[in-house]
Amino acid sequence: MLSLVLYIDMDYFFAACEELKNPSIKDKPNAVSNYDKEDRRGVILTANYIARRYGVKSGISVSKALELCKDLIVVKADYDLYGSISSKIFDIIRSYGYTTEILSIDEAALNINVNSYEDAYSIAKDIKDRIFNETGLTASVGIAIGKIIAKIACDEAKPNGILIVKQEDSYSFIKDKSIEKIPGVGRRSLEELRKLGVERLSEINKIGYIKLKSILGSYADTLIALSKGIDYSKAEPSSEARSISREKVIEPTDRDEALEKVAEELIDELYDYISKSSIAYAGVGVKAVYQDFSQSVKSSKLNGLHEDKETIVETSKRLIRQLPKDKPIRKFGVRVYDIRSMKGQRKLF
Ligand code: TTP
Ligand code: MG
Ligand code: MG
Repeated sequence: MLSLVLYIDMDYFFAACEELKNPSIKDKPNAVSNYDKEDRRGVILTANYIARRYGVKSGISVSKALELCKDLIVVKADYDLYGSISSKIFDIIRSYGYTTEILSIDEAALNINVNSYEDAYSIAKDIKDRIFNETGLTASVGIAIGKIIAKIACDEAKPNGILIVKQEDSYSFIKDKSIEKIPGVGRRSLEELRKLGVERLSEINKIGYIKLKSILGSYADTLIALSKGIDYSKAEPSSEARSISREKVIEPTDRDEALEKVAEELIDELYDYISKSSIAYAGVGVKAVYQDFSQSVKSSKLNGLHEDKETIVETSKRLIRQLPKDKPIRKFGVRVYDIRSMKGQRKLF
């Protein structure tokens, strides 16, 4: 039995959705921006593969993109459309019944147990075909022993491909990868590693452990293992445990203080509700959604049940500091979990 991770990511997702809406742009270079084409604040969110040949890609300004490709069609983002197509895709993916982790608006990881790599391939092909038949969109799939290698394989399979990295090939596949290609290494860590002469994954072993830890935090251990071809990461479904949360879309920021202010606002609302409903909690969590729709969640299991507001405030402040902030956060949330109704219970204090 092989325990593998199947990683699936849609091809040029926003732009592909726009091509469904307006097929006449399909054979032309096109891109999606957060603002209208004429708006100077516009940034390219993604581009179809024809536009990518000109160098048009996520993150560059619309004016730069038009310099690279003067016939570029720029469409303003239609998030409702992407959200509804994304839900349809995740429904298809979940219908297979594997443990599934949704990682962003267009990607998911599945833990699959199979007898052979041929079987893994068949599952990937089947999911891809169903998504295509039901939405008209193509996806790429990577399959490997762990989530990180599977994601990299998925990137390399693009567009519309399937790449399987067998267990015995994990090391040779991963060791010379540019650190830029490793998911989870933020912009700042990347810069620091480069300054120390690290370009490829296996080169991180040149740096002392303490130094590496100071740059990457707990991710250092994961990367050291990865550089040896070991990847234990699996799909982790978001816990179904009972919780109450409040979240809101914010002015994009990477500053702790700004997030703390938002947290206080959300906690006011949240606490108002739980105190009125006599709810106690045993855990506090925060969630950040970044501009590329990827998410990061930090949570802290408390010592026993709590009913006060201060614990939520203090714990979320601590968790905010732990959130990766290598890209701006556009949505922020606070939750309490492992909750219990205290209604009808004798108050001890
Ligand atoms: P990605 O999966 O990173 O990119 P993609 O689907 O456009 O292209 P690829 O074929 O290489 O997977 O991101 C999914 C969507 O998220 C993308 O279509 C647009 C959006 N996005 C942003 O809004 N900002 C960003 O910086 C990035 C990278 C993506
Ligand atoms: Mg994608
Ligand atoms: Mg993606």
